[in-house]
Amino acid sequence: MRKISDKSILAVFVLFSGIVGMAWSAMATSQTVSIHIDHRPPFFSPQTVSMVAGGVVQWENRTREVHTILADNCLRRSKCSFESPVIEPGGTFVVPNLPAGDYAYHCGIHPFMRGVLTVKGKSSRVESADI
Ligand SMILES: [Cu+2]
Repeated sequence: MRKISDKSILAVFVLFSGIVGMAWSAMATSQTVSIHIDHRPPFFSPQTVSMVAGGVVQWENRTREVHTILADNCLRRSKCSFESPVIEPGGTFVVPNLPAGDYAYHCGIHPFMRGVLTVKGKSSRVESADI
């Protein structure tokens, strides 16, 4: 009797976590945020971006010059959230699965080019769905 009961609890748990897992991964993969690199201010368009954790950020170089994308925290040596190689004109740089947090970044070649990326945790998912 007890054995059957344990099994059904396990079955329900597996089913439930499977559904939640599928729903979450579908949402996560559905969000790709695109940021254009422009030759005019504010250089990153949009300059301030908010997204949900689990999504993908993509920078696209729409200028005729090379650029890099460098998280400001890379300058502190302790941690570097993302750092691109040189992005050629027409090229892209993609960062998947950033943990929640605020990420100020800049172009390593042109430090005056600055932007901010905010990654929100799963709990603020509903709030950001309105954007
Ligand atoms: Cu640049």
